[in-house]
Amino acid sequence: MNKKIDIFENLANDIIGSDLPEREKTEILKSIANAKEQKLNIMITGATGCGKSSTINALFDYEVAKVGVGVDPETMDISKYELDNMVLWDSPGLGDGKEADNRHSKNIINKLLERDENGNALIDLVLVILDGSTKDLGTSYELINQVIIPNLGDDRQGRILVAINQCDVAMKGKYWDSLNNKPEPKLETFLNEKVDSVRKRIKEGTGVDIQPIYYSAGYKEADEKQNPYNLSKLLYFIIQHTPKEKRLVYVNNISTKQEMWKDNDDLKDYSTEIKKTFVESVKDTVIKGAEIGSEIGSILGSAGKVIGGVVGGVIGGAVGIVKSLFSKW
Ligand SMILES: Nc1nc2c(ncn2[C@@H]2O[C@H](COP(=O)(O)OP(=O)(O)OP(=O)(O)O)[C@@H](O)[C@H]2O)c(=O)[nH]1
Ligand SMILES: [Mg+2]
Repeated sequence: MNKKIDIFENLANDIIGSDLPEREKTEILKSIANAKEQKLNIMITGATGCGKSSTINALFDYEVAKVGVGVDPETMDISKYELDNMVLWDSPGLGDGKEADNRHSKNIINKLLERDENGNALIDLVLVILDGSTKDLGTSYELINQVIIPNLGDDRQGRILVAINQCDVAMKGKYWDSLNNKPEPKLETFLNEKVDSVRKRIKEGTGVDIQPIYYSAGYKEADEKQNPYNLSKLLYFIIQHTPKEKRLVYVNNISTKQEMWKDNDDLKDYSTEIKKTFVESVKDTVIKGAEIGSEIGSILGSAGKVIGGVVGGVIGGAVGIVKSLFSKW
């Protein structure tokens, strides 16, 4: 069991122990308390067996959900998992028969229309998982185009993320380079085409233009294990779709198992981008208006670079936490 990280407590201790004037200390501690109170709600949905539970288990350092091994849908109705300030709503998608589909649609719509105590939509982000190994995505399109998107309100594009899982077995296991845990070029082409066709089907059905991604949540069975692929990319996209003031919530909850994060496409250095985002969040939501400006972008890249001043020290502490989280992906 890894030691639990609490970025808010760490930041607060840094501030309390700093030489800042009392008034500034109080200000910043208030911001930290506020950031700590933010509740993040994510809905994870998709057809039976697409990998909702596996994805939750891979992303977050917590055995939150039972991974199905039988034929019965493990997630009969919406399950709620609370991890600190993060609430995950694991909801079955469509394709379990008319009666169940009606019930699931209704449950999803009700959840999407729910408001928090500030009158904002309760669900910050809907992650729709598609099973990359099935040809027939009809029920998934129905779920996305007819159930989810029409009930997302104004910020449609920003609140839905479509991710195609099980990319390793999208061509029945062919062209998966298991030695390096990545797709061979043929599979890569196939997956990119799949991404394109999903994007088109959603655009045609709703007018909404979203950019799906593909990944593998990996699996662990009695004698076999495969690490995730593009899980860092998935997290990167999840963070991009999360309101800025709530992004720090992830720091306390994402898996600290290095092997979960290391295999990704090389379109971007996702680990560095994620770390930058977290440090930016500390700057924007906690130490508002502090004079560190443009230096922030470079500190993660160059080892040992020190920002001056007390606030710099605190940011340095935050960087330390973020770095220790992922060590070297
Ligand atoms: N090869 C491969 N198998 C996967 C992947 N993700 C999940 N699986 C397997 O697919 C099966 C179903 O995964 P779950 O995570 O239980 O799927 P679920 O969406 O939670 O299913 P329900 O809760 O029943 O709706 C399990 O046997 C997983 O091990 C993946 O990326 N690749
Ligand atoms: Mg499940």
